[in-house]
Amino acid sequence: MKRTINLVKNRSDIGAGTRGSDMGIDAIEIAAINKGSEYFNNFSTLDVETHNETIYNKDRNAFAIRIEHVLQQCTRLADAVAYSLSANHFPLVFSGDHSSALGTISGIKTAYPDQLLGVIWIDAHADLHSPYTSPSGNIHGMPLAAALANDNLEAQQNQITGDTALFWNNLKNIGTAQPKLKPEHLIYFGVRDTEEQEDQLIQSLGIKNYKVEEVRFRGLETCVKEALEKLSDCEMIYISFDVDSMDCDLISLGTGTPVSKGFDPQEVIAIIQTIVSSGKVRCLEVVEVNPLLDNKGNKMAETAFEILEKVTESISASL
Ligand SMILES: [Mn+2]
Repeated sequence: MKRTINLVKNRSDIGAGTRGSDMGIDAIEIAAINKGSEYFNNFSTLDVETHNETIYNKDRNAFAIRIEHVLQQCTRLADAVAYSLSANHFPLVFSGDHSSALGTISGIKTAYPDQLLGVIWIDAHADLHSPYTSPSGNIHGMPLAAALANDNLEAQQNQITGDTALFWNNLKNIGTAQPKLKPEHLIYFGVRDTEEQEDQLIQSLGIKNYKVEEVRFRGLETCVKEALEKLSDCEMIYISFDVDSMDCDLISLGTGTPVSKGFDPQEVIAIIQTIVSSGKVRCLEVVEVNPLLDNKGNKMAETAFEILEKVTESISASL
């Protein structure tokens, strides 16, 4: 039976430092409606329960803010993604802040525990912090450290409480055993805004980062084909697309941590389409659209929607 696309909507922003990315999904839907598109009518939908009101709670985990609630949200998303996959769907996940990616990865590994997972991470940020290294304590900067189960204690700066350590360990164990991902199976596109602790880890683990300049200098197709070659052992691939991978001067400031000198939308489309053409992609996620921060109307969501329309066609053709 042919797989079908299933839109998983996870309207949560509790892993971010700035509020509003939970509204990114609605902003993308409004972009579709204003364009006269039936996109959101064309696919089945799975809504993930959220608890964004927990931002009002007092927080005792200074170096991993709202970690108990992020754990619960990632667990809910993991359940939704695993359910979607087991029902023979291709989950196309719309999330708020990027802490969600740990839930998505956990869901994929729950559905296919014996298959090797490759991750294509299109983002300005490495998201490799742990509570032991994070300068901000915002968990949307930590999902890959949790997936890799790497605390980066060599670069430890924070003394965390026993509670935080316990929740952090539980995050790493959602659904299946840790680690869910090997460093050689993680590939970055567009990472250009990192902290020293992350740089050290990228270096020591040998994680490949296709920077914007490299993609333009060597050629996009050459780089993406090389990335697929690096993932040749992996039976399945997850693509995580943070809209801040794009150039904020070109698009808009409608994302939590905008960064200049990123990709343009056509480059993002081409990267995703080429990865999809491998036939291994099981899940795509789009994150961090924040309409409250947009300085150009609803430009970031409109741009994200244009990209989604194009890559959804490619995904449909690949199923
Ligand atoms: Mn980012």
